[in-house]
Amino acid sequence: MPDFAIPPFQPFAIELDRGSLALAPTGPLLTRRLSDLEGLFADPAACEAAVEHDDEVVYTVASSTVPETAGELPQSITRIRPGRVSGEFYFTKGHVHPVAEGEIYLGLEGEGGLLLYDGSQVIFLPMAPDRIGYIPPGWAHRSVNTGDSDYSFLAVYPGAAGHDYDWVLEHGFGARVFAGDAGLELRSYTDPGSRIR
Ligand code: M6P
Ligand code: ZN
Repeated sequence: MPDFAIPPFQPFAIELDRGSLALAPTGPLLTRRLSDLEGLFADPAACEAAVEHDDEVVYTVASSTVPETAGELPQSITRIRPGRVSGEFYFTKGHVHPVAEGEIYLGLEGEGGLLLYDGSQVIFLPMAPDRIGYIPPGWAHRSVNTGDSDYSFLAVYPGAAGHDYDWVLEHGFGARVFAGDAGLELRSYTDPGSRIR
């Protein structure tokens, strides 16, 4: 038997309801509205107006009961609603792991993407049901709903990885994802008028 530093969590199974995408048993539920994302969209005035209007829910994160502690491997299901602020698709706040650890995402429903930024290079991975996106250690990651229905994915990450949101406020994400006339457009983070691809 391995010499566990802490008593091991009891093995158990989690049911994923493919219709509702609910986990059973279920842990904490986090809800983020437009007001939680103020200052992150390219058009802050449009975001502020939308907050005044109805402060829509942008995404929810439903976690399993596995704790975010060292050695554990927690999971969560993020559901991002469809929507845009001045053409910029709804997204998650985005974070980097203060403890350099990787993470995997499995697409469950809808159309989305994974924006990855290491401080200089920006990568956009299109995501769809049954696609696994791999986030290597050290890359900031943000999820974007690029469709017109909910985009949901399962995330699995090391419990001690943590969430650093300040890094993103300081360094940005390298790119933003917009709905263009001929489909999806990646634009410069700091100069959203200029298209990257
Ligand atoms: C995924 C995981 C979570 C994260 C969530 C929302 O489910 O990466 O750890 O909290 O997405 O992303 P954010 O924390 O950036 O709002
Ligand atoms: Zn993460």
